[in-house]
Amino acid sequence: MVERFFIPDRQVRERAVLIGVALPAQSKWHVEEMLDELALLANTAGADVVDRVVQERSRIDPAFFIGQGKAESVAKLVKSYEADLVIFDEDLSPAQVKNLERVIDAKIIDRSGIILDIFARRARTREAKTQVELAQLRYLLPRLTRQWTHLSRQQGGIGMRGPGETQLEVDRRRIRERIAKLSRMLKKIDVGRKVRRVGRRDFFRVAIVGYTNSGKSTLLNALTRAEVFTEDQLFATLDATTRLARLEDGGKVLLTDTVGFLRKLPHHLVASFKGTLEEAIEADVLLHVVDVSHPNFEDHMVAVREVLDELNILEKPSLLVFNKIDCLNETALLGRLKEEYPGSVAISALKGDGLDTLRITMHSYAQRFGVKAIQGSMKESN
Ligand SMILES: Nc1nc2c(ncn2[C@@H]2O[C@H](COP(=O)(O)OP(=O)(O)OP(=O)(O)O)[C@@H](O)[C@H]2O)c(=O)[nH]1
Ligand SMILES: [Mg+2]
Repeated sequence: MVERFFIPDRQVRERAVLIGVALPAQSKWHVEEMLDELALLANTAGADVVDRVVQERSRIDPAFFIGQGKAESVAKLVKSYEADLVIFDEDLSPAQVKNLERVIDAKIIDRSGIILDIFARRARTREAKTQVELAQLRYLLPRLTRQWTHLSRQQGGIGMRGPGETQLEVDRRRIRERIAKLSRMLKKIDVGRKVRRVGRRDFFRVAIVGYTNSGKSTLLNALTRAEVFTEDQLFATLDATTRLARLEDGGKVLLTDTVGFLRKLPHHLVASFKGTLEEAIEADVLLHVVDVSHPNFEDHMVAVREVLDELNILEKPSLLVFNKIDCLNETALLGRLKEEYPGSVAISALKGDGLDTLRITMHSYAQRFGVKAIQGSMKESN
């Protein structure tokens, strides 16, 4: 139904203006850095960033988020660039979207909206598609009024002023029905997953978690014969893939690649992806992969821990894996990390450096956290 409702599927890339707000407690640098990430997200979603605005405020304006005056100046900016989109780095309330759209002649999208759009583009399997659509509809429901007007305008062409209230009520009801249907479908898929998981119970299970683009899928491919899609982009893989990995002494573990995390990941998405993340929830050990070549990798680690906390698995045994060490041109950082995070392992999943040490460490984890008989051969996916 609503496959991708924000950015119309066109050949032409859309033009976007990014907006960030620096509150007194936040440094402008931090907000700029968040906007860098938002620009990556915008790019992935199919938009070119034409400008970015950072506003320093003492508090968020409840009506316009950035205040009416600023909204009016953004409206001028949008006009001068002929921009199609204004993307806010925070989540907006439905009322704020409505007010902003009254002043600014462009689509107003918030961080959750853009992330949901990317997920919709990336979803490949029926499960991922169902999960994303469910998250989108739950997000859309309270925001229906204006977004829907946009949708009608896109679909219906010139002169469409959007549906009347009656139509809106019908649409809302249809969306609620669809949400109920999707939830039922996901429950069914979950049952299938559970059955498959029972077969895995005797295996020592390790789930690879981490920030998006940290190299999780590359690591899975390096340790197993999986051929999971990897790319230098955000949310390249959404599906959980499980493969058998061989350790020292003939030991084997089941290794699962999971969906990447991000700062301020929409709550609806985490909730919808619970089924896929079940692999992480039920794992014996988590491999937390960190891209140490990223200037903000420590913020990323905090963001990952926040999502793990949301999933109630923060206390699970976990092994920190510092990846992409081939990109570091000084060893001081690695020395500091070794000291600060004893027991961590430094690797290059791409070049294969440190993988033997990682296998040995995983083996010792398997011994520490209850070895299960790992025999026979087995190959599974999803
Ligand atoms: N230089 C270098 N690049 C790496 C390394 N590991 C992964 N990469 C690259 O980093 C990019 C992201 O890798 P993926 O394995 O797709 O990352 P991911 O964590 O699965 O990302 P998502 O699925 O998007 O969340 C790809 O371009 C990889 O080739 C590494 O050790 N060194
Ligand atoms: Mg991946």
